[in-house]
Amino acid sequence: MNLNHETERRLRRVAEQFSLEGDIESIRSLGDGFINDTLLVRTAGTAPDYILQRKNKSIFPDVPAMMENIRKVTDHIRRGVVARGGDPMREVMTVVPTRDGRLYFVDEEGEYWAVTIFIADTVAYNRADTPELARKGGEGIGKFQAQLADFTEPLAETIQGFHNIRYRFGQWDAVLAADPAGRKASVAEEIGWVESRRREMLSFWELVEQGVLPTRVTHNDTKINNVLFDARGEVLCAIDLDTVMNSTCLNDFGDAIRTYANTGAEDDADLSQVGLSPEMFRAYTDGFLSQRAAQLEQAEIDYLAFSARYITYEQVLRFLMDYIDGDRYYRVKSADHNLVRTRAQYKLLQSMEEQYNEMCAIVKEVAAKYR
Ligand code: GN1
Ligand code: MG
Repeated sequence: MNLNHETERRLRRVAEQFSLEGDIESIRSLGDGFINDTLLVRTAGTAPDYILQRKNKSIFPDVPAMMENIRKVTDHIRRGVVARGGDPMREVMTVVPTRDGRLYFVDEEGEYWAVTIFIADTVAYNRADTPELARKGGEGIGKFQAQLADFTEPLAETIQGFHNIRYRFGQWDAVLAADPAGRKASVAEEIGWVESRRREMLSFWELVEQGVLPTRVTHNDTKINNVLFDARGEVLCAIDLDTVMNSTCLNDFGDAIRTYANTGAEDDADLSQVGLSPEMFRAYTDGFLSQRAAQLEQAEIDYLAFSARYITYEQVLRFLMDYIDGDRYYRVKSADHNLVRTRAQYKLLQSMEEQYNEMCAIVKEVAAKYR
């Protein structure tokens, strides 16, 4: 999208704070993120182009700690890529510091900005149209987790209780009690969808709390458009590392299934389009386990299929909670966008519940192939 002159001038001043190579030619907005503002900074000549992001400080309360997480994790991955003879400019994100050596810049309005190198000749998808793409996506996230399997530095919790349903219920109960937008009465049925599964979802999370399911370094936002593919359809790297934290690696699997194996869109208004495709589920599982099966514990394999239900449920709760809260978290395109998203994710959840036995059988079969 083209920006007006005043905006572009302001953005140039921000971009110039960073140690960019080459002169800035243009700045335009990019991508479909729901949280940050993402811009593409084109430079002259052979210098790389850059991604400039305004980090959403109302969602990420400690941007410096978040950027430090990203730096640590990308440095670690880069060392591995170099050791294997890969291309460190394409197979991992590169954080570009400011001219005075910081990982972020705070402008006069108190907004936080960060820059990474733009990896050229890549594609990001919003949906998977072929099982091959889903398989590659699974491989990509599996590889990302494997690259961080020996990462031992501490990571900050960038968003408290991000995939912790116990914590989410705390927020949920508070929002419902306050009903700040006066919308609660109109979504009684939808609230019932969440409440009727509360116990079941807490039981899953207890396995993480008790250590039955181990905690690892995870991406935590693995929807399909957070992975970059090259022109040949190979996965280059995971992007959008803002939520890299310690959690169960099942969340990265489950969250990806929400997009790779959904026959409709995340916010499909036509619910007849929405459902879980077992074929795509199998393909993603195959790619993921091809990279991870040897390192995962049996309990993780056993709960892999359930994790797709868990994260889809969490997404129903988060979209509905934001609707009730008056749309303060997610960027929306219409007044009922969060409600449309809620219903579409609920349809997907129901489809997973109906096909759960088959999903479990697929995981078993695929795991046997790699273990
Ligand atoms: C957000 O930033 P983006 O658009 O990649 C969200 C995810 C949700 C997703 C829903 C930090 O991801 O958790 O699953 O939207 N990220 C954050 O599509 O809340
Ligand atoms: Mg994103």
